[in-house]
Amino acid sequence: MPTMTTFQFGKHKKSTNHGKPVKITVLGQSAVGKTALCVRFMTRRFIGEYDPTLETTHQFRTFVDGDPGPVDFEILDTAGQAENYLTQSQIKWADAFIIVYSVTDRCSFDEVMRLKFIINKTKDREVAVLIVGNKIDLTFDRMVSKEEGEKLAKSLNCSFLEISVRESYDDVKYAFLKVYHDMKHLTKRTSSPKLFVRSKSSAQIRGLTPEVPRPRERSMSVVHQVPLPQMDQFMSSLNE
Ligand SMILES: Nc1nc2c(ncn2[C@@H]2O[C@H](COP(=O)(O)OP(=O)(O)O)[C@@H](O)[C@H]2O)c(=O)[nH]1
Ligand SMILES: [Mg+2]
Repeated sequence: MPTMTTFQFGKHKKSTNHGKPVKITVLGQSAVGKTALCVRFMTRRFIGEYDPTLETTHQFRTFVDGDPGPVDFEILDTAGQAENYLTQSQIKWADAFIIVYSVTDRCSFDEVMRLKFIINKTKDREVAVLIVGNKIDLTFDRMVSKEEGEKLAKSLNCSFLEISVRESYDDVKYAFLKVYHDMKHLTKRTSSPKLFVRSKSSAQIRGLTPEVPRPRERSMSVVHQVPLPQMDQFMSSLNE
């Protein structure tokens, strides 16, 4: 039975997205660092071990320079064993996606393509997807090169980053802001097709966040935890 904890975003200011949080689903094989990524973004801390079976939704408010007020995020940290964790609703729910793999695990890299395929099949519109190669601090265990990651992301029409959640809070922060920025760019482009909107460079995006996060207006909460759904149910629902 899912549990629900009620929660309010910070009360100091209205968010720029006016009560409509940016919804990001974080996908990827088990143990690639999805929970570490989410927790690092919200708390700045790297905490070594998490329950790998818990699926969690977090609400988080932070500042993005260039936006007049704080931005509300809702982040769904998916969980589960290999193939058994995706539901259509998890994908339909989101505005944007982060697909994580570990550069030390080729199997998790191979999973990225399948996940992107499921996103394409489920969403009826183009959505922002960021592919993240995590654990680059484990230099000697690397199995997937940066070039392979870049090539895959390009072929799937996704943005790409390599990071170490363990080593760098800035990389993690940048990953979330990158996907937020990509999403905004895509929304503008699709809602006004005749308008030419220039994409910002990585350096410009990095410059977006001098004050992230402001502790007094930062807030976080676990919203719900749900049991793991079955992949076969999901796959059959896709074919209906
Ligand atoms: N060395 C290293 N370990 C990491 C990194 N990110 C996560 N981990 C570890 O990888 C394991 C799985 O992380 P977790 O966030 O639970 O993975 P999830 O199953 O995808 O949510 C944990 O032991 C983390 O401490 C990283 O950047 N570097
Ligand atoms: Mg996890």
